[in-house]
Amino acid sequence: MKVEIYKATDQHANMPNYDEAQENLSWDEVEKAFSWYDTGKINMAYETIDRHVHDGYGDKIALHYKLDDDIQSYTFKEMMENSNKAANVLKDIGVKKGDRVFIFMARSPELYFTLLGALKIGAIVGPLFEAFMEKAVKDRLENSEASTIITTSELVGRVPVDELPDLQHVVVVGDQVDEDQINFRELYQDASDEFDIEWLDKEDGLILHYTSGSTGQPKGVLHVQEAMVQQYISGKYVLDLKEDDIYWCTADPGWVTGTSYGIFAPWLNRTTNVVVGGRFSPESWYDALEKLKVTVWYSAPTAFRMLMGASDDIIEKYDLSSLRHVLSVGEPLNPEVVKWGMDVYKLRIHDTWWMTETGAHMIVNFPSLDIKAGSMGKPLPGVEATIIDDQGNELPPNRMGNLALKKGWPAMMREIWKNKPKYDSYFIGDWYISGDSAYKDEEGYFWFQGRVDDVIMTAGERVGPFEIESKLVEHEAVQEAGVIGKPDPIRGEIVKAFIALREGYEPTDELKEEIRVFVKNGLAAHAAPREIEFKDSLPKTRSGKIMRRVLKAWELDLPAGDLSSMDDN
Ligand code: 6R9
Repeated sequence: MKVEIYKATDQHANMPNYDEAQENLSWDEVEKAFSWYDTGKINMAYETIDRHVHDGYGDKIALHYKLDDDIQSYTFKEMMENSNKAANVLKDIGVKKGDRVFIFMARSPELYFTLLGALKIGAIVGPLFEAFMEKAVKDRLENSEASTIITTSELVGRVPVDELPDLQHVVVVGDQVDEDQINFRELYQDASDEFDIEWLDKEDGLILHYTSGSTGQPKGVLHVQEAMVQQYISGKYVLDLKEDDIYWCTADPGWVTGTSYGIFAPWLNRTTNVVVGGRFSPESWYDALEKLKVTVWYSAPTAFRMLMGASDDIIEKYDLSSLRHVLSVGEPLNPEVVKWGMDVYKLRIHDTWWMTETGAHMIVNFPSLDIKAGSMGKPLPGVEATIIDDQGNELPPNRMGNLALKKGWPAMMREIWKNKPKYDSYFIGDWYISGDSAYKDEEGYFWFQGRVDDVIMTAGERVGPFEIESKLVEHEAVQEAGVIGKPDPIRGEIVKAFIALREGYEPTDELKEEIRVFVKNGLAAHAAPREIEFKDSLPKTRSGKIMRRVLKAWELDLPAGDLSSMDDN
């Protein structure tokens, strides 16, 4: 397959240099940026907010929150005071260090105040997507034995209080609050805006993100305070956050991207952070980029594909000239999307690869590197990545295998909540096994192939679904595609594609044949889907990943496993 290369240009000359960082970066040195270097103690909320006030940046804008035409802005000093108030409310009702405190609300300034306030007490925060229904909420609170949930009048009905014996405090943000619930706003009004932060060790708990596997219950991935070391440095190097940047990460805090890079990385770097409420539409997103003059923008392939599907007239209505750096995460970034980004934004979209479990960036298109469209880039300086076989042997370049990471990066999860065997199963010797298959080329660039269990074996050929999906979305009629291996008595598996069409295209047999031939001629005969099925939309997680296991379950008439992370909108 021909690889498009987008070279680093003069524009990137003053961005962080990969080779220098590779040579100079040591985690011990980065740690010196934080207070435990002097005091031996730490607290994420202090390092993200309060310290900037003490350093003389209290008047700098920390947060722009935009909902439709309304923009609310808060300085670092106001963030400090508001989170102090929230911390006082929580402490007064009895929340303690180490408690699991869940936050279940739509993006709003109060979400950020309460999250930071809980951290100031030393609680472990568990963010939930607002779209979760009762069972998803229950599973997570039950598993983690949460003491507290902070939610809204609209959502509190989905918290099955009677079935959660450990849950002591139901804190409701809103105007209609029942007697047996804690009325946040009422207590908040009178709360002091000063608070004595709970000083913690770097191994103390920070955040608990639940992620869904292909089977069984969602698992609680625990991160600790030390994660800040890597979140800070990747914010500085990979997001290239600088003094005057206005940064927007589009992810919800229910997804790890929305905390590591929607809260921690930008504020550790003292950056002005943008949060946009409400629903996605190309107009509302471009409006946010224009109005807030966003300079650094971090989003996901599914969003870029939707923007790509919108008509070109829309983008022409907006002034996006403030943008200088664009990044992507969550799913493979199709070369077609990178090409489109060059056309419409005149910028390279920098793909980044990492996982809930890794807590921060692991493989990235570092700003100063040439981009090979379709590649995830190279390991973050300080991180060692490789490809190994199932026995743990390292494989030479261009061989597909398990993407593995050498233990010991600061943002690594420390625990799967109450499930040691599960945690241990991630490792072979010193290698953390990601569950993704990939290969590395001669120049050290990594190429994603699929989740290990998604790789297709057809007539003895091993094909990664991503390559085929990327080809499919190059076809003008295709909005999105998900590809699976369907069992076949002769070929082992055949390639089957589920396709959502762009507006204006009819799902005909002729179109199926045209698409098949398009892949055959553009990629390889064995990669051309033998079966194509058109769907109105594809099943996706809330973070935008196409759920191939659901496609497979549809196909085979099997149970689809835990679906709490599925976006049902
Ligand atoms: C941050 C995040 C992790 C899984 C990961 C992989 C997929 C993430 C990717 C990517 C290809 C990228 N993934 N980034 N695949 N290219 N740049 O997404 O965490 O929700 O835990 O998902 O997402 O399969 O293993 P999480």
